Amino acid sequence: MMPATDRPAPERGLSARSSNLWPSTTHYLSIVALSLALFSAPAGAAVIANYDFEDGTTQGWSSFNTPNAPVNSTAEAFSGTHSLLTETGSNGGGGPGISLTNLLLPGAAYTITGEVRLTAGESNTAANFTIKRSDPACLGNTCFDAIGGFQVPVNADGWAQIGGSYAVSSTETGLLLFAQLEGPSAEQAFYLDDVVIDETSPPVQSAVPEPRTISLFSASLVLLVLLRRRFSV
Ligand SMILES: [Ca+2]
Repeated sequence: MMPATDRPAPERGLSARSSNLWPSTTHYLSIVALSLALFSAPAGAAVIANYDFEDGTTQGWSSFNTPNAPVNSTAEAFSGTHSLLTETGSNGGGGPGISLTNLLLPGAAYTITGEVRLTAGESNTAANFTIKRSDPACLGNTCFDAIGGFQVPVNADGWAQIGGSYAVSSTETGLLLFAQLEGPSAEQAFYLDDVVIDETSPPVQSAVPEPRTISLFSASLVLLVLLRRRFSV
């Protein structure tokens, strides 16, 4: 049996006041600040859409000024085994399009990129991503916003990435993204694959704190007061 004198001292409960164990006000404020930071920090950049066409469908893409709707294809693919194939109009215009109205947020910023390749035998040309924007701030309530380079060289021998960064107007009421060739004056066909939309910046916040932030701050202050009372008794 262990001698009584060698027994470890019983652990002291919270009622044992040791100034070294007392969390200071600075500690409380640090906890409050950390809590607020954790709950109110905006989410980082995140992929919000990725169209790879691997499910065999057009994944919501349809015709933008082309006589025929785009189709899923396995003839070429940037990723996997599928891509989207579109024939332009007889004047070389038009391409695959998709509405982003309910996906992109006014005042937020994104990167929108995609991979383009011409069908075999087509002459080298250029391509881009453009957004048709409905917006009362635009002349005639419609603007056409090029995403990244307007004339990105494309050919039938490999894939070229089109697109770039895009800051959404805070007054827009509709967004339609489409890919198009820039140069041909006759019908031409091209593949599109791996369209990725990444949110890089959330909508601009007003200077007025959100109700949730105010509630968290208030709750933290109440907690601080209660703890101070608890340790002051
Ligand atoms: Ca693919």
